[in-house]
Amino acid sequence: MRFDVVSIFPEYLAPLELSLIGKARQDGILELNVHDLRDFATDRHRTVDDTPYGGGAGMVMKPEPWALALEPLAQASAADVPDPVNRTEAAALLDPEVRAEAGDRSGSDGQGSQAALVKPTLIVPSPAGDVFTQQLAQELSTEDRLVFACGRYEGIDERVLEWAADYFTVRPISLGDYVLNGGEVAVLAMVEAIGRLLPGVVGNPASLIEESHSDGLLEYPVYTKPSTWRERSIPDVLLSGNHAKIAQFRRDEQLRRTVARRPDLIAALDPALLTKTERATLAELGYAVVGGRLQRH
Ligand code: 6GU
Repeated sequence: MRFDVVSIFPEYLAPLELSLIGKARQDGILELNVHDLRDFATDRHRTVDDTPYGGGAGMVMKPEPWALALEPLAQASAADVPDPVNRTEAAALLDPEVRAEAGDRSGSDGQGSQAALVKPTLIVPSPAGDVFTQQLAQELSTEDRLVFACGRYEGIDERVLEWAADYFTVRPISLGDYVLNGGEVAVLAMVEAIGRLLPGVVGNPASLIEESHSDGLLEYPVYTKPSTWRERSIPDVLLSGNHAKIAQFRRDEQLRRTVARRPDLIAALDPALLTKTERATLAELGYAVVGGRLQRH
């Protein structure tokens, strides 16, 4: 999978050289290129911002440097296509007029030569975007290429996002309901969450299955040696060697924790996907199925 990040602070992305993501890059599982937006500025001061039309606080990112930075990243997806016939088709796709004539075949059946015509996704980190979730990370991890456009100041001139839609599937995405100074920290989080889902990035794939949010619940608590530490012992069942009981204990803990900390996740569960035992635990915790949904009673 290939990631491209455009930012005025390329150094901000340095942590992606470390740990599992850094290793995945060395192993060739993941390619990540960081591009300095200022390299695409059109004046000798390398200006990337200007005052907002209509007045107001702060500065807005100028459109032209963004277009110049993003254009080659849309083109690259055509050049990446190995088959020369498809390469021609893909290059044609990048020309909006050619695409209009062809009736915009992108996003069609995804088979054979059509696969070459998929636009790369352009992720625009923004507190005004769709919320980033484990499910979204999973969806994005199946793409060949992701481009991230890191805004700073009050944001990017809106026309850039309209223009970019001819070349990319544009997705404003938010980490949650709080405000960061720019998209870079959000990109660190998203690249890590997406990158670790790629085959071979996390050593033991089983650890991807039993973690928070992978099944809509929070993770169960974990313990290691010593079995008693500062007068605190671990739950007895974990020393029992009874694997069925241990699995039951862990599932109950997941449900207890999720009820206590994230009742919104309980409300979002599909009761039909729960076992009888799980529904019994939830009943003890005060939840019952009402009209196909779990509700407090
Ligand atoms: Cl993705 N960007 C910025 N600037 N602030 C945020 C965010 C993203 N998600 C939450 N706050």
